[in-house]
Amino acid sequence: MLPILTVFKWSPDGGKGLARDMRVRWALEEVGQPYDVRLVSFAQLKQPEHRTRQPFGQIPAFEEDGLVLFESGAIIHHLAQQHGGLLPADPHARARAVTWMFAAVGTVEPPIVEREQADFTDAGQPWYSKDRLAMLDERIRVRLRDLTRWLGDRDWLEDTFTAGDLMMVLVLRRVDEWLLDEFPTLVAYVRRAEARPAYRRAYAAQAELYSGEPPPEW
Ligand code: GTB
Repeated sequence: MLPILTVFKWSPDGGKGLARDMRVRWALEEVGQPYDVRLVSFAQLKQPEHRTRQPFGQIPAFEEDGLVLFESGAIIHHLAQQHGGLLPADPHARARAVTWMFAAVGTVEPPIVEREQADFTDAGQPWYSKDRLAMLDERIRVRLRDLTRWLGDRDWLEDTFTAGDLMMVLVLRRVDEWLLDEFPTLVAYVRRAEARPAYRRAYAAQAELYSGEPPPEW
């Protein structure tokens, strides 16, 4: 039986690959593992049945051979341990790659999520102000400057493409349309990753599903 990835039945990003199932799809494509998808509506996300797979009522969830996983990073780490292609064999290089996976979600992503939340949920509130948004933007820029410095003129975060790059690139794509332009090194890094055949297959798979109007039961 193929592994099953649970994803949104429809995504508000209209198929731009910003939802976190894209990370897992890309990893599955990188390692050459075919998969099935289970589609859930927003209402189904919050039902007890889905919470047995994802306790927080979110996507993605992943099932294979009776194992149920959630958290995109954990799913990708699991895949990378099972298959070649996402983590180097050398133990030190492997540990460095895992470190970058954590850096993506633990250090670079949080200020980006906070900024997104400010627009989604805070608009109209007394604390939603130009100054606060500028402060949140600057917190992101600090991380992007540091990442630019680290990357320098290398192609990937370490010697080869790893799961750390996969995670980092999809975090960076979340600021692609409004902030990344200020960081040409990071733009080039993201474009390099987007040119990978596995990325393109994953992107096409999610885009096909999410384009168009939301289904009535969404
Ligand atoms: N830490 C978890 C992981 O990495 O797996 C986070 C999972 C998560 O946030 N999932 C989101 C979700 O299910 C979807 S990806 N949210 C529903 C909820 O929490 O109730 C976040 C997302 C969704 C849509 C867009 N978009 O349309 O642009 C971007 C990002």
